[in-house]
Amino acid sequence: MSAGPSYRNPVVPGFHPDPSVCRVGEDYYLVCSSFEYFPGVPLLHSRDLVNWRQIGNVLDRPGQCELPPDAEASRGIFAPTLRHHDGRFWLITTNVSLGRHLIVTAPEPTGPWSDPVYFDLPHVDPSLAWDDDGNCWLTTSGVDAYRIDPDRGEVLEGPIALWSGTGGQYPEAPHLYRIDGWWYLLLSEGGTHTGHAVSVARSRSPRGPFTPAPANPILTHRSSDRPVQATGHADLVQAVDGSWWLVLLGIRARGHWPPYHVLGRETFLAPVRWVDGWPVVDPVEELTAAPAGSAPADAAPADSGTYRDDFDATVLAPEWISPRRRPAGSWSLTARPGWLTLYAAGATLDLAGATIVALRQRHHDCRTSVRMDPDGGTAGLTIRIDEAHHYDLEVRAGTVQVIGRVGPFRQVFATRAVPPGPLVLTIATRTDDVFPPTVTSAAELAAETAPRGVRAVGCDMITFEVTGPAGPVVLAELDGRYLSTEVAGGFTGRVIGMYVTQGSAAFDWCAYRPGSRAPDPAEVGPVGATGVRMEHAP
Ligand code: 6LW
Repeated sequence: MSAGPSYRNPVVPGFHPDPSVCRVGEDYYLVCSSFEYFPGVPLLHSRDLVNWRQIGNVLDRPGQCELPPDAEASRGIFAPTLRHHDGRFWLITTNVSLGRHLIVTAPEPTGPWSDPVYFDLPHVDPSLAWDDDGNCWLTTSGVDAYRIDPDRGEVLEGPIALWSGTGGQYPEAPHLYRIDGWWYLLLSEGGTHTGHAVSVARSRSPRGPFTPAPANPILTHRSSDRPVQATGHADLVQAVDGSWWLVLLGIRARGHWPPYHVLGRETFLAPVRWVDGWPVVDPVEELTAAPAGSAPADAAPADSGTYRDDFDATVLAPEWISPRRRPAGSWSLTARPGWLTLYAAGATLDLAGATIVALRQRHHDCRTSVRMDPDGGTAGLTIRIDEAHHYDLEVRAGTVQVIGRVGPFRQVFATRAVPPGPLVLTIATRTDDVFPPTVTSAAELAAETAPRGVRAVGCDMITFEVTGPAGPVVLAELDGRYLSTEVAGGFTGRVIGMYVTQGSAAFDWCAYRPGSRAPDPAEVGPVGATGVRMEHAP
């Protein structure tokens, strides 16, 4: 395979784990797990496998995405599989909070998606495949297979133990594929962190016996210093031009030892070639050479990553997610046309139940600004992993505060009076000046002369700004490590969201963009800039 043009990985940045992909004609569709967030299972579309746009969420009704009000963070909706069969789209996943697998179907990816058909079977990571006789096979982590009636929710045969990989922990994310007269069983093992690996076996029958590939794992970055780590949880797809590709998850950690990752697990794309009847995958790079003439080689440049919502529509765009639920009474796009009005449903961000409408953080360096009318409520902009790990820029009773909650600790870092009326709130993350270029050896580390304070070893710094009539003011800058998976644990990533914990507040617009450069005046409106002051308090 000769090298063609390159494309950038991850193809879907930010909290987009456990990808599953299917092709219908010239269109590709991709889904990811969503855990405690509603709506569940983001659905993305692409024509080239590189540029993806979110077109919806599969589980977009509470009856499909039953998340208990107190569902633990990183429970809820685990890894999905998306397939197209017999004129229908099929999505299977596990609601871990209910302990049930569920299947929903739709004539079109944009829906309507059916009510769930449930399967009460053990394990997670369910997948679907159909054999030539029309039998439907459900596989789960373990790896077990069941012959099922997917419409009636009935198990017809099984469990049948298939193959559990090469001995790594957690054999999971199994997918069965019918290719050239073989049944290939692709699975992941080693756990969804730096030990993660992808292995494959094949059989003439979906019931087995399976013969492992001679060179398993076919993909792993374990024990390597590659910038992309934790590569695994893969799904295979054949492109329109006949080339083969894996979508998989990986992480991009930053900072000195140990590195921290803050964007959760992201979706990467890797070319696959077939050698002696087995799939072969090269290590996954952030800049990946595409096979000449293959679909991604023809991809248009990736979008700039900016996102802006002026809240002029009457429905929320699919990118907006809320922890656990978004009850009808907690938001409105019509109460004040052109604004998103949020109403308090819970009194604190430290507990489940607060009104939050959030976007995934997709870039290590980014700025998110909102224009907010606090309208007497307690409201603001938060950057969070879960209820115990969040930093908030909060307006209440004529003041703006920067509040940090990490584990059992809660602290106010800055307080400043603000005039009544709309304000622009900004949370920015930046990786420059936080750590020196990656140090790869102890000798290089010893040669460093700069003093190594808290900031010198972190992954990013998070800046909190308010822009009122007097111009922009930086209120505080906090170490981003405390909002990382390494500290918070779990399977998600950071999100940045508007919230209200008392009364109501209205949001005129929200703008997200990569890069931590200060905004153009046009972006924040006429403010009579007086320069930026740093205020660290207490
Ligand atoms: C998922 C498992 C995994 O069920 O992480 O990366 C678990 N793989 O397959 C949670 O996403």
